[in-house]
Amino acid sequence: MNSGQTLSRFLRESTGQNTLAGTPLASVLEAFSGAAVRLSSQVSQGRQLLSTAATSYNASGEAQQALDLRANQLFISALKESGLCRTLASEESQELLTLNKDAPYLIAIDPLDGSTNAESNLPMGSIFSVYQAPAKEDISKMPFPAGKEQIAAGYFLYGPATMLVFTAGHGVHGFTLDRTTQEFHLSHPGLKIPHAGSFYSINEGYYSLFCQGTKRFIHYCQYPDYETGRPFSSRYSGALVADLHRILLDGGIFLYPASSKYPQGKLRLLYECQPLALIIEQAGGRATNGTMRILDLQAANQHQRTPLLTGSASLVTLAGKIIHPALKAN
Ligand code: P6P
Repeated sequence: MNSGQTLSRFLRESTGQNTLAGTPLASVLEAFSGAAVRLSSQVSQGRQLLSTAATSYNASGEAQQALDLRANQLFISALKESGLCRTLASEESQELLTLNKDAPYLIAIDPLDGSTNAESNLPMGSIFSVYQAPAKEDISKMPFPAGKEQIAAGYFLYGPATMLVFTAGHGVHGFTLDRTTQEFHLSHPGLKIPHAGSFYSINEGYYSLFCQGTKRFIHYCQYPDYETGRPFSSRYSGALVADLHRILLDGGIFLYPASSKYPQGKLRLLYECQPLALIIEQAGGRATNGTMRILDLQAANQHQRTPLLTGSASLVTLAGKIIHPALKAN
């Protein structure tokens, strides 16, 4: 795997450990990256082009920015054109969409995560998850299996640079967009999360809404202790992809736990937590709902929510023990 290699070459030329090249899955990743390059250009246009008036509300009751709908349409068009997506679960579509009924893959996407950051020119992202479609489908039930059945997952991060970070089950690789050539180049081959880290990422504005266990873990992060590098630094951008990317590179923990405002957690299992959990586990970290491994869970419906604790393995395990002392944390 040669650093600097373009994504299109990586997806077309098979090398030793790169078994993805030339497969239909590589074509799906190529479709995603084409849509993301177009979306990145729109996102970087700045406020004058981002009409952020809420035009409608998604299934989770969140105001849909105009950019959310544009992002959704870009990914749907790219997947339709690929002919490889049978069923699509999108944050921005109320129901499951059937794109090509004989296609080989089930796909879940969050087309534009953190879109409320657009107005303040802060990072946003897109998240995707790919499953092999079953030979025959029982349309009466959710077709998506447990998260551990994903065959690929990743995210695009629209920050100072636009990045693609993905796994197809053989490690995590990061590509950075060269805006002059509109090509992604391999910039972070074989990403591994630091075993420990000094960042914790949680919306502390909800402190009063958290259970005692979560409050105890926040105190743990804030308590000075030289041995464990505490107090940790708090970082929270309001965009899951951006906050998780920092934890992936620098180590630490991201938490969106249950609260009295979100008793099941806010983040969605299928198209936010499971793809990111696959990335983090492939990079050597952990992802749980506080007691259970995220990848062992199976979404009962498209927009099911879950608490999420993810990042450096040791910290995620410790957080589970502090937050749920009575339960055997995963
Ligand atoms: P809060 C964005 O709306 C999002 O789904 C994630 O990207 C982000 O982590 C979370 O919600 C932020 O939620 O309640 O802290 O504003």
